[in-house]
Amino acid sequence: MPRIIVFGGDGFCGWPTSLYLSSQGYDVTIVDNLSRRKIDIELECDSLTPIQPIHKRIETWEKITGKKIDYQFIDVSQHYHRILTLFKELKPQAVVHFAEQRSAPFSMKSPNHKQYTVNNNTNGTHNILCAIVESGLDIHLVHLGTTGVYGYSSVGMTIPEGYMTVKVDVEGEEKVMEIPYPPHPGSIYHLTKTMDALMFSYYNKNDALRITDLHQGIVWGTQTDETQLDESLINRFDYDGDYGTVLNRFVMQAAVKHPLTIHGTGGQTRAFIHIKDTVQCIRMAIENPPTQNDRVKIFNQTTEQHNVHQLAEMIARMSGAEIRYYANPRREDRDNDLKMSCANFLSLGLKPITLQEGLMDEIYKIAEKYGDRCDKERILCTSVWNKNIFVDKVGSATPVETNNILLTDQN
Ligand code: NAD
Ligand code: USQ
Repeated sequence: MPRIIVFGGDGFCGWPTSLYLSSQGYDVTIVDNLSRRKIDIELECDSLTPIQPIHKRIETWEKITGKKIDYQFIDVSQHYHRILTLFKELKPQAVVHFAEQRSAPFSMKSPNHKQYTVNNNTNGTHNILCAIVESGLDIHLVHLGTTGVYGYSSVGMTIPEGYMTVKVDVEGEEKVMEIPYPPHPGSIYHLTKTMDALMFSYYNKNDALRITDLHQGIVWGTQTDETQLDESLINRFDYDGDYGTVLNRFVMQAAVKHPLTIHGTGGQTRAFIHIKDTVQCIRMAIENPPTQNDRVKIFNQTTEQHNVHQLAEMIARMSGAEIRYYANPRREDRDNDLKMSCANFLSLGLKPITLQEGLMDEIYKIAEKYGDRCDKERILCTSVWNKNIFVDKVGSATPVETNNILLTDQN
């Protein structure tokens, strides 16, 4: 079977993807510098689920299934020659690139965190692109981007998959152009994803690299069919104010009896996808590569859109949890509509898993089971988007309308 390298294969999306691809018969090599585990040490926090060291994970997989996964400790942002050597040795059919610092709040914590995120993400992506060219091999790059590159509002139109047609006025004559959808990053992390996209466009044009960029929504859920085969294969579950994402956080908060933490009014609408669909989409992207002359293929890897307030209400109904509103630590719209096309994956046969209480119940049970590992001090979001924004640790029973550009020195 063809060899696939999974950069970032120890992470929340990368680990279940590696197991799924291995279960489908691919020869998988994971490359990861374990930086996400080190960030847990920095943040004095840990996955809610007890994840095992990478070697234990891989040994368990081999013991249960007889399938071997290789592991290489490489920092993709630093060790260019190790990437190049690996490409030449393994001659992978495709590489999947998850290996980036992926938290928006973490990227906004301080100048150091901004620099780390930009250096790590843009150097890593560039090193992989450059090494593909230098290797002389025809390697398909599948990259995990984000729906956040579009920003979250349009003029009411459905956000297309990467490209849009515009009409321009050229000296009174109407002309039609196809352009990349305008980038609109909302954090330093999201900015790095828009920079990745420019690099893809350049390497595709100049070196005819075959690239698929998956604009993924917020991933929810924890386990896949493969990770639940054994306790040692369990996937990570981030719940803290930096890495926890909204839906998983709300379910976990309900399980540990913490009020659900809505930012502002909860009017933000975001795109979502279940982790089981993520792994399916990656396989579909690998198996449907662009041809040599294709432009960068862009798929919206998301299956539904939800409003934060409605999500909280749904989980409160299910669990009896209290809802609390906190002044928004981010600089983002008070509310927005969002419609996003995901026609490409649907046409390839994706049967989306949509928000169902049964699945939320599954996460709830995991959160309850490991609830005693939760450090409640780590739940609130304390990373702010600029220094005029204050951290609200008290919250309110009613929606908070202010965009919190106040109270800097008064407290
Ligand atoms: P994660 O932090 O759990 O996993 C990323 C992995 O990459 C970690 O294991 C980390 O150690 C590794 N890594 C980071 N920098 C590296 C480097 N320089 N060299 C080698 N390894 C490195 O994140 P995730 O949630 O699995 O996200 C994976 C990708 O998917 C990211 O690029 C993210 O932007 C994208 N994405 C995630 C979500 C989500 O909701 N989790 C949504 C949309 C897009
Ligand atoms: N939010 C709350 N309460 C919380 C946490 C978040 O109201 O306790 C709100 C945020 O203010 C935001 C929304 O929920 O409006 C989503 O926040 P999030 O932390 O769940 O997601 P985000 O920061 O956007 O980042 C996550 C992943 C990132 C990925 C992105 C996809 O961490 O890697 O790229 O989702 S997207 O949202 O499409 O940009």
